[in-house]
Amino acid sequence: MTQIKSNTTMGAMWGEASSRGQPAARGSWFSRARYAMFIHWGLYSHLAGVWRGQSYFGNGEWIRRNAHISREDYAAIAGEFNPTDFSARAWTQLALDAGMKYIVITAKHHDGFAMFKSHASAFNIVDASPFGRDICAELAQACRDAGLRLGFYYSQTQDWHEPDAYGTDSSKPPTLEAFQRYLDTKARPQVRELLTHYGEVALIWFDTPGPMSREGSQALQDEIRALQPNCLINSRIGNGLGDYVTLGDQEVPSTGHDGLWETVDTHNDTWGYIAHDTNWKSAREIASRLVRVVARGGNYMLNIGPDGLGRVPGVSSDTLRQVGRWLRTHGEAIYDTQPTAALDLPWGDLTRRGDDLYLHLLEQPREGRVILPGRFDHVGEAHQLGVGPVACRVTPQYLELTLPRTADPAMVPVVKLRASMVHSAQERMALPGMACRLESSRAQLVGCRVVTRHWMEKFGDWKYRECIVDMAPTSSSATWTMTRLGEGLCSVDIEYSAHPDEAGHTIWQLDINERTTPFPLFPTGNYLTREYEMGFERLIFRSYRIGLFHLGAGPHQLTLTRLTGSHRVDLHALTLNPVVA
Ligand code: FHN
Repeated sequence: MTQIKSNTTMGAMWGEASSRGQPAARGSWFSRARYAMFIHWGLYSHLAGVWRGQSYFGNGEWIRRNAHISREDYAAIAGEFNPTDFSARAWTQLALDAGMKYIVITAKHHDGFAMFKSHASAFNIVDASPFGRDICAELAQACRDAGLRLGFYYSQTQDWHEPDAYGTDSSKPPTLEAFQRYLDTKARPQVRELLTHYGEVALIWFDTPGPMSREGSQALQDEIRALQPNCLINSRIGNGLGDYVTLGDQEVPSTGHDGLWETVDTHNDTWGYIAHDTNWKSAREIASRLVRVVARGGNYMLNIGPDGLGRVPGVSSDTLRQVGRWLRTHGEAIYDTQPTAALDLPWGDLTRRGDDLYLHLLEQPREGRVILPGRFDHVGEAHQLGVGPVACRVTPQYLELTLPRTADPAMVPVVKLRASMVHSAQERMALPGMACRLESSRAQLVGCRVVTRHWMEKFGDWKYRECIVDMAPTSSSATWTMTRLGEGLCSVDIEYSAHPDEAGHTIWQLDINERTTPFPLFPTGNYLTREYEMGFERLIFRSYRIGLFHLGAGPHQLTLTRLTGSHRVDLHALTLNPVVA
């Protein structure tokens, strides 16, 4: 499988550079499970994104840092934290209804507050809050009863409560001795507590390893292996250790990754509860993101952020249950499935289990028809899960499937097909009535490369685009080939981002077969942000219509070249959209 390209700075922050090609036996449950619940819950949930009348956006669990709350003021919140509506059973029931197979909860986030009884620090829910109950113990019991696995999130490097750890002011790092003292007196003892007081722990989920030394990460890993050899460790332990890779936050990759890996995702734009964040993903978007991750061989862990009383926001639980209902009829296409060879499919994605292929229709097919490119030597029965038989027509180049009409189409329709593919076509085949997206990662490149650009939209709210970069005038090119199964008029649109460091525009050229079309690209207005003491470039992408083209049936070749200018232009995709005259 193609390796995911990761930006080195983020690799250091998230420690995702590590990758194991050989998953150990302890990881076998993990790759079968595929779908999990992440829970961010702590003192920050009580603040709900507001401090002294001011609203904060993005990661709610960072409010102490973003609102510059003093150590004392923040510690005092523990005295008000009384989540009387917390019910571990209600959460495990939600996970079961949602079709999730394991749960990971923030045992201690960067704020340093432990959601369990700890002898290593009195800044914990049992000793410092009026609630006085051990959340981790109650959740561990409820998970055992429900047959769910439980893992603990533990922030090993950042602890804003401890002067010896990495704190709220990144310009004042602790000395090596101080940090070692924190590791020896709080982090390692607390990880030990988590592994000795709560039964079998499925995984320890570390975060932001940043400046952690190799010895520090290794000592944590050794400790975990000695106490619970079957406990998995994510790559954010740092320094290339751990059992599986956690990609960048909210990163749904366009290509797969070797070994075990996961995507962690927010439901809105925060992990910890923010009352005014209503930017929820719909059930269909979540199901699509789950499919895209699983089809590339990863696990998808979706976050919930309960409020300060322990209640899961209604939209969040309703949406999760909707996806859960879809999984009840479509789960066989998700759990315990494997990725297939990476095909370029304009309508969706494929998963596989034994001889069965599952076609996930992320785009509703026009006229109910779907094309699966490739040569097949045996095609058995096909049916749409939860609906009925699907008609199949086999040609030497592709399989054409015609879906049954249904009054109540599934959120993401799935066709199950028993078929053995002799030769999988890498070529894109498109029906003229459907939009056809030519991704940057699918182009043949000369003198340029593909990278994943990422930026924060709100604080900690990461967006990703794979882009073709470094295109030099006239010497570089990007070429896509595709076959259209019918003729028709379409617009060709380019999605791109252009740095504003040069006024005016650059000239580009699109060649479709023999026809040449020059076109201009204007700056999109990217800018540097210094919000929250962090400098990031916020990228802005726009779609520009190159023109309308009449494309006949048969093979087509589209080539992009740059004619002028040298400043940065990131090309994300070309899209062919059918035009009804
Ligand atoms: O800083 C944290 C953030 O608050 C959140 O916990 C996410 C979840 O992956 N991890 C860190 C940033 O990557």
